[in-house]
Amino acid sequence: MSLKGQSFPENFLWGGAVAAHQLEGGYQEGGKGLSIADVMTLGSHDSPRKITDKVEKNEYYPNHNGIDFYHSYPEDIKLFAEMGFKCFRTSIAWTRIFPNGDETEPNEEGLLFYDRLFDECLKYGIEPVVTLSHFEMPLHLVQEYGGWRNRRMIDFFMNFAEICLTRFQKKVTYWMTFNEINNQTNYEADGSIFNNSGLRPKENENREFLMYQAAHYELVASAKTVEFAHNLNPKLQVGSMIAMCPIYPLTSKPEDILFAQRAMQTRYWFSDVHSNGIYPKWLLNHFKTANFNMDISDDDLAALKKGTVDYIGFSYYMSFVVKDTGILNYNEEYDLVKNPFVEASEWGWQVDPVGLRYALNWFNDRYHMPLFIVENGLGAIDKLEENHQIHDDYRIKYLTDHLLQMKKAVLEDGVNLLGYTPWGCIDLIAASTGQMSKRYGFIYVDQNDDGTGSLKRYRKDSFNWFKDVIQTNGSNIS
Ligand code: P53
Repeated sequence: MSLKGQSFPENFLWGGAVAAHQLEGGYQEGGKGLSIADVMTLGSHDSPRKITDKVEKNEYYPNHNGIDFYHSYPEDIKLFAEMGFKCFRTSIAWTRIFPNGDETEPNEEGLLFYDRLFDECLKYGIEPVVTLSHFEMPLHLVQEYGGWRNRRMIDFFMNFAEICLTRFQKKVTYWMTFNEINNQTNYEADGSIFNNSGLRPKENENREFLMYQAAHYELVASAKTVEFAHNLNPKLQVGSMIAMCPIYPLTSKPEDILFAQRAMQTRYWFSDVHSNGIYPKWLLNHFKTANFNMDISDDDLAALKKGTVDYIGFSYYMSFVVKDTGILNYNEEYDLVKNPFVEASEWGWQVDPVGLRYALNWFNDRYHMPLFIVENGLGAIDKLEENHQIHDDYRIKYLTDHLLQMKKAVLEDGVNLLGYTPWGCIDLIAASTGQMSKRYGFIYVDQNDDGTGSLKRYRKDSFNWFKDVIQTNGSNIS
């Protein structure tokens, strides 16, 4: 089938994605409380970010100012509109609504900020797509209650979710509960906060158990959110948000294949629970063999069944490879090997466009649900040339290669895809390293890793390229 001239389905949601803590800044404005992102220092590819117990005078915290989107959003959204965005994915900073997380009444000023932000989008016909929890939970909930190792977190989260869904139901149709809920599979990762669970393992804690217990509470909270949303307003669509890194076997040796299958099961049981509403049997058996005394109640199981998601939202940046280790238990921190067939980015992320088509088909076969690519992109160093030009042909190539595979999955394989929102459509603070120099955007933001810079915005070459993609509804991709 020739793909030239063929376009994506009508109403396909082209847009871009960001997260509140990575771009808003204004970390103490409008009554906002401290989030876990506010105590993370600047890192780099070789040195991890540090987490401090409180805000220290002599440390630099890149998320405090982000790219100042809290103040600049009208101009930034105007640029998104110029590119032709149909939607814009962002998150609601939990700490703007509940500064500490355990209050009973929300902070009206925080809600008003998102009213204004969403109205600004809607003014241009840009539909906001919203993640409720994106690596930015209130620090107080972590320090006072231990974060998601504590069952009480379900109620705190529900307070937040119910307020947001109720308030914004007329402005936002597509919601996601926990960003990359499965990106805690690397539970041995170096002593830092788990991405989204706000967990800092203690000396003698079993990290694998901790990960499963926290994830269980999050999944219950997620299911209850879905149920609440459906009862509130049947038009609301609540999805999961899964970090999709397909895991391939290194060779065709049957043991490698089996190990890769278990690795996939381990990384994606989260979406099994989200979509099917039940735990896979292999995992329940694993809890038994590992002697994990999981706190899973009958009420929890009933909630999981009732609150299955409406679509699968996922990020796609890279693929992984494993080989048999002799023990059928995937440990992401140690078990990944290099793929000899693909190149890696400057940050070591293995670039694999074909893997995106594979991922779309894999999700489609497994869940039979609409899919939504809510993140994809290349983190790279950009050079600001004279006349404020940025020639980011490497980014255009990365995105074109991925779009082509996406187009094949939709037009040739028949995958039901709702939309595509590339990550960091405007340059922002990198989640893993806190760097500004790891850039993803179509819009360049003049700011250095240390926070110096004019914060001025410039259109990169990819800006016009993406504008064209949207204008032709992808028919120029072949
Ligand atoms: P940064 C790891 C692997 C895949 C996606 O990441 C990941 C991570 C965690 O960093 O996170 C997602 O900024 C996440 C975004 C994040 C983006 O990928 O480290 O949802 O918040 O910014 C890119 O280059």
